[in-house]
Amino acid sequence: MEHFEQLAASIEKGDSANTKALVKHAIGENIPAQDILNNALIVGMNRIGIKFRNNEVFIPEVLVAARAMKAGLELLRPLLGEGSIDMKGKVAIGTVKGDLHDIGKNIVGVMLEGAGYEVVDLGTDVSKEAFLEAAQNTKAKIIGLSALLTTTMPYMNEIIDTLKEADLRDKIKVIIGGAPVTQTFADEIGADGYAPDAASAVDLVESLA
Ligand code: B1M
Repeated sequence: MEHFEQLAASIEKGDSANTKALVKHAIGENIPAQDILNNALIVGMNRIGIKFRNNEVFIPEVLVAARAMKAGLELLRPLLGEGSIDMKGKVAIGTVKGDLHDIGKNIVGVMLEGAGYEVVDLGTDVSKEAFLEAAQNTKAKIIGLSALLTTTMPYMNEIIDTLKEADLRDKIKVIIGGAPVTQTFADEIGADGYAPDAASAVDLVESLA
């Protein structure tokens, strides 16, 4: 559909104003909000994710695309309504205690939202207690941990131990990422998965959800 293609292209370009105008227009044409989300916004974000993974675009382009997607999503949210949105599942994501880096985590969160997941953003400097509370209270089936510092990376292990102590480890999948994190480290601490970038994080969540 022409509307959908224009909207996907607008997300890809990171044009928030045009995205808002096109979403408003599509709503005015009585196109269901879920279709606008699935067939246009998510398509545009997916395209930018693939380009990012292939080094065809870089962080600034991803961030402006993410901003455009959020602008479009904000207009759709009230129409989708709490509970009526056909979200694929819930993922709680945060940057671990002692670590304030959030750019990568935010991109992962937005890409997951773009792929149809409900994302609970726990923020930065998140303690094991806060991750545990999220596991107990948000109904998230997947917890995502991000760390950018070699000094904060080991804290991921403590979070996994905390989930084990609370008997939640077999009910919740834990995925990890961030520049210093590796698959070897993920295996060492018994995480369910590691993703080197945001697009891979979406693939990983798809495979675990
Ligand atoms: Co900091 N910093 N920083 N910093 N910083 C690094 C990480 C560093 C490598 C710079 C360097 O020295 N070369 C270094 C770490 C060294 C190390 O540990 N080996 C460092 C340091 C030392 C520090 C401070 C200690 C500096 C100081 O104060 N002396 C300090 C620590 C503060 C703290 O956290 N307590 C600090 C502070 C900061 C700023 C506040 C200034 C700022 C953060 C702003 C913010 O995030 N809001 C900052 C920045 C921007 C960086 C660099 C330059 C860029 C990080 C970034 O945003 N990258 C970084 C150097 C670098 O990486 N080139 C550096 C872009 C982002 C898209 O990539 O976060 O890797 P990334 O995310 C990727 C993947 O990793 C993956 O997907 C993302 C998208 O593809 N991913 C996941 C991330 N999380 C994931 C989770 C997943 C899956 C995938 O599943 C859940």
